[in-house]
Amino acid sequence: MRFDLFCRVIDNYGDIGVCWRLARQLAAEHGHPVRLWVDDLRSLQPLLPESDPGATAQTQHGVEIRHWPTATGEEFTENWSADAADAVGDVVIEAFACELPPAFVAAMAAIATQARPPAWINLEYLSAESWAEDCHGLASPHPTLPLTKYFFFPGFGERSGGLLRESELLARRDAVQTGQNDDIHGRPLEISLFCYDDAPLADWLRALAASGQPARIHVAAGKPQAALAALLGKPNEASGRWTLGALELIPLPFLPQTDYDALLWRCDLNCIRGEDSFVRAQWAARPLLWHIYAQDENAHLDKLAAFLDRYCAGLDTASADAVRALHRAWNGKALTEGSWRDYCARLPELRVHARQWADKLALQGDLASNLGKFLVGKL
Ligand code: TRH
Repeated sequence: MRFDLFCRVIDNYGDIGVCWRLARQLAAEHGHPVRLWVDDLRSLQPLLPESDPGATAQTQHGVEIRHWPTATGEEFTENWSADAADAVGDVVIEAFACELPPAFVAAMAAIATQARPPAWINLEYLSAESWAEDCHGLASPHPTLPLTKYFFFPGFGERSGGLLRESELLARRDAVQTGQNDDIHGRPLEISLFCYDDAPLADWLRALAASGQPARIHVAAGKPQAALAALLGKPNEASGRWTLGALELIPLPFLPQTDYDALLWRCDLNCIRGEDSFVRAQWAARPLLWHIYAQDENAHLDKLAAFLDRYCAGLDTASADAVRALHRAWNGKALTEGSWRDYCARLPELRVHARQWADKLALQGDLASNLGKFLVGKL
């Protein structure tokens, strides 16, 4: 199966983060030829430093990466039609409803009339809400062309498309975590911080300081670092360390994606955001604090609640309450010392729970394999 995967970067790194992981896994583990079309290659470069943001075509880790000049523009049509003869893949993935270039859709339709149509997949955003499972796999016939688009929803249950997980991921995690000191008492807490700039960081730092618990906070480059630097009146540079009582704040450079995964494996608590780091924190099997991407009409709060319902099932009441309260605070605009104290008091239980949660998720098929199964009979 040849894959064409289209990624339009809306903002931040989640769109490209997910697409790159999927493309790489389809090529490396499933042996499929993959072309990844990206409209903004500058967003890939921090995650994959060896990539060239200026190249119109390059191959990285077995994936052919193409620049998608504009979503619909002529430049794309010209570049693309130069090798259009056998261009359209057997599977065409439109990530996050990014809207394929009309010229490409026309070519898909032309192929459909001569032979069988390519399988057209819309890879959706991750949600734990039950409607997402209800919609997973639904077909949407094109109103005028002989093409059908299928909705593929990542998710947490057997009725969803699952989560991205490379075959070696958990073994690599375990190799790093084996021998780590699970006892969080009597040593600084290791915390990774990746959030949007409206997280209640001032309240959080105050709560951390008040708790007296020493902590080393690994601060991601970009918004988290800028927000903290502004708060502390420091120059926003990824150099040096900032100290605040028993807190050590360590600004990080933007890490390659694989190094970021490893950072999460080493921490006692991962503050993560968006979609992809959120999933990786679950595979890290450590307590997490999710800063969810804000949506219109607070739709993200339903999404957050749906996840917490699943995640907290099986937790004792006090731990579940602490998780919910801290998530409400982190995704609201204020955080109390009490919500942080209650959460920290539960960290040993939450550490055990995080491992159980990851083990449970690992029982279901990973997204790339599930996609392969889904495509059977559609080609
Ligand atoms: O960057 P994000 O906020 O992306 C968001 C979400 O995907 C959101 O759902 C979407 O609607 C919006 O973009 C447009 O957060 P996310 O999803 O966690 O993606 C971050 C990626 O960056 C992830 O692949 C991990 C990677 N990363 C690194 O590789 N190195 C780093 O140092 C850091 C901090 C992140």
